[in-house]
Amino acid sequence: MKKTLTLALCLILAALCTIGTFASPTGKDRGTVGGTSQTMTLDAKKDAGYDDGAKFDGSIIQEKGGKGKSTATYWVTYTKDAIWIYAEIADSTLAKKNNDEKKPSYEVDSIEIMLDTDNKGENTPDKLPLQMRIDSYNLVSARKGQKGTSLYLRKSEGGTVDFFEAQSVKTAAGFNAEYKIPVSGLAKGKQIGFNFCYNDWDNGSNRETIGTNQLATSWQAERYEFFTLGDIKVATTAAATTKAAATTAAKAAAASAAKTADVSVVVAAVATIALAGVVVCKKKH
Ligand SMILES: [Ca+2]
Ligand SMILES: [Ca+2]
Repeated sequence: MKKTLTLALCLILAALCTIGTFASPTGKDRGTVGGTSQTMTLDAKKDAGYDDGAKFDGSIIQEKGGKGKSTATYWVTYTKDAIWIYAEIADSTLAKKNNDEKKPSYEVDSIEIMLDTDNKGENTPDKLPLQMRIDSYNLVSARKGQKGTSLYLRKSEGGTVDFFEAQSVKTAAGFNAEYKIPVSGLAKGKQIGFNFCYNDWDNGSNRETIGTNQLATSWQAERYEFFTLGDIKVATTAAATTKAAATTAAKAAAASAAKTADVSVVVAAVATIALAGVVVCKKKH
């Protein structure tokens, strides 16, 4: 009886430990995002540093009955002081532009990057989650914390969007965009809750939202998935190549200098001999 009771207690303890180990503040773990030590530039072009990070499919259909005409792909990496995100959108109908820039611009073809930088899965007024939108016409709008008093912030009406920068550029397929989002405390092991959405509007009225997450929409931080920051990768290949090139160049320069020196000696010697010859000749005359 005692043994049975002990066994039961052990099983209960084991179950509690298991729950504690696997509980996570938000949804699915989407793996590691490596950092980069390469130079990153905010220009809506994909830097080599993104290959040190991770790639996410942003074409999971979130709208009921969506047909998935557009596609979205995201690359994410980080430097010591910012998260960088690059997006490629394929959308054949970039027809609608926001007529009034003072109105929320989700009713246009636009990307929405949502981050919960402490991954607590909570809506904190005026803080988290961060909602950062850019459309194909390079118009930025944003807000912090769905349940707070924060409003959409738009550069066009003098609003200050001071917690990120973004750029977009149209392409033959649709448009590309890039985000630089300064975040403090970025280091290996930090978890970031995220949800990336694309609002695909057709004919000015029908929206089809696609994203990285089937469950979450924009402000629902409690339903975000998360990634974990990995090591900041050192650009060893590039550094080694540069060092090897420098060594080769130095060796070549040294060999050239030695060769030049040899020639100089020979030239000097010939000149000395020739001069001596002239002197000899002169003497003969
Ligand atoms: Ca770039
Ligand atoms: Ca569209």
